[in-house]
Amino acid sequence: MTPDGDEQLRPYSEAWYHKQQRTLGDFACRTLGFYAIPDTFVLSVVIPVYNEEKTLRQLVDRVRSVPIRKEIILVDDCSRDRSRDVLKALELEGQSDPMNRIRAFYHDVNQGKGGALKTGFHQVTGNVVIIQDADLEYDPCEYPRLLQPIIEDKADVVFGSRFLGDQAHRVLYYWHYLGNKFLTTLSNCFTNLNLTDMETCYKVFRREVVDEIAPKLVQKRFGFEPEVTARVARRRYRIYEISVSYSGRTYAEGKKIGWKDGFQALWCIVRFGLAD
Ligand SMILES: Nc1nc2c(ncn2[C@@H]2O[C@H](COP(=O)(O)OP(=O)(O)OP(=O)(O)O)[C@@H](O)[C@H]2O)c(=O)[nH]1
Ligand SMILES: [Mg+2]
Repeated sequence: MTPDGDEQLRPYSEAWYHKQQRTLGDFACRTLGFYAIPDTFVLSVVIPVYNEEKTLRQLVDRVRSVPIRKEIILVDDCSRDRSRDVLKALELEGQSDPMNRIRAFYHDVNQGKGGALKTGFHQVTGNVVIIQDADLEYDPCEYPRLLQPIIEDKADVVFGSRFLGDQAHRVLYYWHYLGNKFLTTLSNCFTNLNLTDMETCYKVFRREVVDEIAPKLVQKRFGFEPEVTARVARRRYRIYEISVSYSGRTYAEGKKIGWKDGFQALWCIVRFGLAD
């Protein structure tokens, strides 16, 4: 209960939304991005983890604080730091939290982000699946905005773009930005989509899309991003983009992606652009 005696309702729950609708009206609710997420809805959050002991707990705390029922699937990609210990502790905590069920999976050999995601995708049981990196570059408080086009049945897939809108973006490496733009443009030439950020971590899928695509994924490392983009484009799913914020990190802060990953992405754009 709040101090004035009102019942505390979970944001985005059906009861909460109806209360907002009664107070503010439809127009204000739509303008503010208030809508109802069905009470039976479950979001599967797949988190690939490789040497992220510094940020993992804080990231999972941010995910847990999003007021949506979730299953959080953590995949440790054979980390060499103490990420595994953090995962084990989180898994235990998840057993007593029905809003945030936590399951962890462990690779014996390092595979790469794509490999970790494939392992996670085979475990999802929720209605919608979102990819969440284990660093703090992307903010889970953006989940409700990212989910809205899928819940309102306008989209099957949503990409969170770092190059759209007025969300806060850390100003960082210009040549990375240019590389990203180039890869997105080339990918668009093959897919005939007008995406602004193909390499974004925030990719959201209806569960059926993951069920269809996951068994076919072959790229184990960062080639995952162009591969999955080409595969959803080829199947003519309805795709939306939503602006997201981005707190990029520097190499000193743990950034790992390098120029070799850029060349790998280039090859994957051509390979998966030409054939499924
Ligand atoms: N680099 C890397 N990341 C992996 C691997 N396996 C899983 N991951 C996870 O994949 C996610 C994305 O990796 P990042 O290194 O953050 O990649 P990025 O965000 O594209 O690039 P930077 O953060 O700028 O390095 C993180 O959650 C990693 O922990 C791997 O083998 N290498
Ligand atoms: Mg990152």
